[in-house]
Amino acid sequence: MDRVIVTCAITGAVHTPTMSDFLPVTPQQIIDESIAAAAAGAAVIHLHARNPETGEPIGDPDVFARFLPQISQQTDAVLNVTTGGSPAMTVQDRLRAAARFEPEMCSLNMGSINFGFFAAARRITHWKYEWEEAYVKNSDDFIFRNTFRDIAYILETLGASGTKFEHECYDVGHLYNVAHFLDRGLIKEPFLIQMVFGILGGIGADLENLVYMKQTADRLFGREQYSWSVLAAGRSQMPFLTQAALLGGHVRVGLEDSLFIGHGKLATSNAEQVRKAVGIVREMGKEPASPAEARQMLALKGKTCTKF
Ligand code: KMH
Ligand code: ZN
Repeated sequence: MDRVIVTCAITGAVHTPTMSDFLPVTPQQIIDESIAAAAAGAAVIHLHARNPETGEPIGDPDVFARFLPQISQQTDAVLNVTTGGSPAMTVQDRLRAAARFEPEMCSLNMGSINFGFFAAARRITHWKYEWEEAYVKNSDDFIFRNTFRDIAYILETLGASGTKFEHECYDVGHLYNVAHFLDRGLIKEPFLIQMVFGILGGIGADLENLVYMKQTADRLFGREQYSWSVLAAGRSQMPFLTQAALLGGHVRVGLEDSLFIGHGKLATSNAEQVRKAVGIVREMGKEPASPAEARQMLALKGKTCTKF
């Protein structure tokens, strides 16, 4: 039986509270959403933190400390801490939580790109919080910085504690950046590529691109040396992960990447998206991987080796 690792990215840093009442913001909401997503079949939970009062994305490890241990105590899911943070953070800020908690996994963005989510402001006339409007609109001038030096710094800092990476690749060139760090010995096999589609500034969510990314990864890394997963932003989320699962990939869902469950219909929880993804996986005769299976496939160090 084929096992598919379902990752759920609970809240992220792109969406803002005005866009959906269901976006988790407080530590308790992040805990509840994570536990429900894990119970629905997510083996990996990808986490960002937000200011509990305003919902603004933040990197403060003290806020992560208010949900990481609680989630870890109540589920067996693998906890994956972001190092992408938000447009408002420096690379050092982005790394603080992962460096303190030494999780089994953290994200690692494999190149610098334009990262525009300003289109989301089009239909909004009234914002819940003051920070939101400028935050969203200014993304037309945002460069998501991930230089070779930044990537090396993150690999060295977190690699030393045995943390493995969700290597987020937003375009074909990012796969070559992974190959570069493999050559330098900073990335070690086995590793996980998270292919990201449909971000304005990254590769589009078209099937031809998915096939090309997969073929390029196979050629660069060899089929057996790596695992791969797919996420697509916004409305492409579910159709695209269906295509990825058909091709043998793992999948990522969550309100970080899309607020919707169907055309124009807001998802009422992360778990709702996980249930839908699990249904798609099962329709193909595959099964969602358990956390233990995900740990084995991704060669993770184990829950007891984290600092939370
Ligand atoms: N929201 C994803 C497209 C990170 O956390 O490092 C990007 C992401 C970045 O997941
Ligand atoms: Zn993220």
